[in-house]
Amino acid sequence: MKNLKTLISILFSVLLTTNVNAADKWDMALAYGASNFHSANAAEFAKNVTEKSGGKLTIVTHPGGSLFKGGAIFRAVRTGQAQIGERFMSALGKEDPILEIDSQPFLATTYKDAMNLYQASKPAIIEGLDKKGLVFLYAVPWPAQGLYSKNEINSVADLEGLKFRAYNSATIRMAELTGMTPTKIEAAEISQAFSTGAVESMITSPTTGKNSKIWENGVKYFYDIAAWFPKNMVVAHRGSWNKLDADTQTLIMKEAKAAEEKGWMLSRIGNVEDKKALAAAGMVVGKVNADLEAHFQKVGAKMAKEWKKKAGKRGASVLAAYK
Ligand code: PCA
Repeated sequence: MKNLKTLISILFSVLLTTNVNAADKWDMALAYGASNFHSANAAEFAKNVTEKSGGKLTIVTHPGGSLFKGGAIFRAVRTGQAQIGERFMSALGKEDPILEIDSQPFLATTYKDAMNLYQASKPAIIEGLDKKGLVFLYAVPWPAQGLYSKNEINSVADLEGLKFRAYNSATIRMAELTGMTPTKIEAAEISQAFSTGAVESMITSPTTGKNSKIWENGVKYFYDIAAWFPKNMVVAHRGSWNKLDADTQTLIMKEAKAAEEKGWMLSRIGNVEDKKALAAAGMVVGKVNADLEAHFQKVGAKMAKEWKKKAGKRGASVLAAYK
């Protein structure tokens, strides 16, 4: 009788532990280097979730494209090859034009406006991702985008024919409309593209210029046009998400919110400090002249029209919510 009781209690505890979802492990794919603020922030998010989940979920980060390269991360998470990952949102305009709203020139040129635009577009973003089997977790902007060039740019004519590194459809279009020749290149390949002479200009953040030590590849000028604040977003595979218990899901959402707040703060800091770093490395950091500014504004207005057409009713309602 005693043995039977022991046996029953052992069986019972085995049943209990197998019932409490065996510990999960998520791989988090990150495109940018470990020291980039987006990656560092994601690592902190992963650590917090892991520590607070009581052993139920471990999130392991893979920075620098070591698990999947930037261009492959969205698909990898969608198909569950990675359970979670971070991707540059506006490179996904072909998936959903709403995802590239934050790269429309001059639509949001301050952090305050960027936040308002984010809030206005968030419901549509979440809905679009949900339809693709993805759970949206958080989004963080890069510092304001500026123009880098090997040579000084003083007029619209100086842009003509420049070999330009693009990172999404919006920068490709911007290059076309300003007479430059665009090639799409992921951030990880920037140094190589400049050093081999494949490109000689680009628009990106002071952070990415600093991270790729762009001054070492003959890039001398940074023009702070601050025309948009594009975001990275972190998404999870819905199938993996559904396997978690409610407490773990709540924990992830809570930590995602904290990571988002911290990320926006880090971005604001980088927006100031990383420009200083470019100058300290010997680059000429300044503004474009009034003629060029007006030219970019004109190009931006044309692009806004094109985007509205592409984004249809959903785009229109996001813009209405923003304004
Ligand atoms: N850096 C990334 C995206 C925007 C940014 O500031 C890049 O250049 O690819």
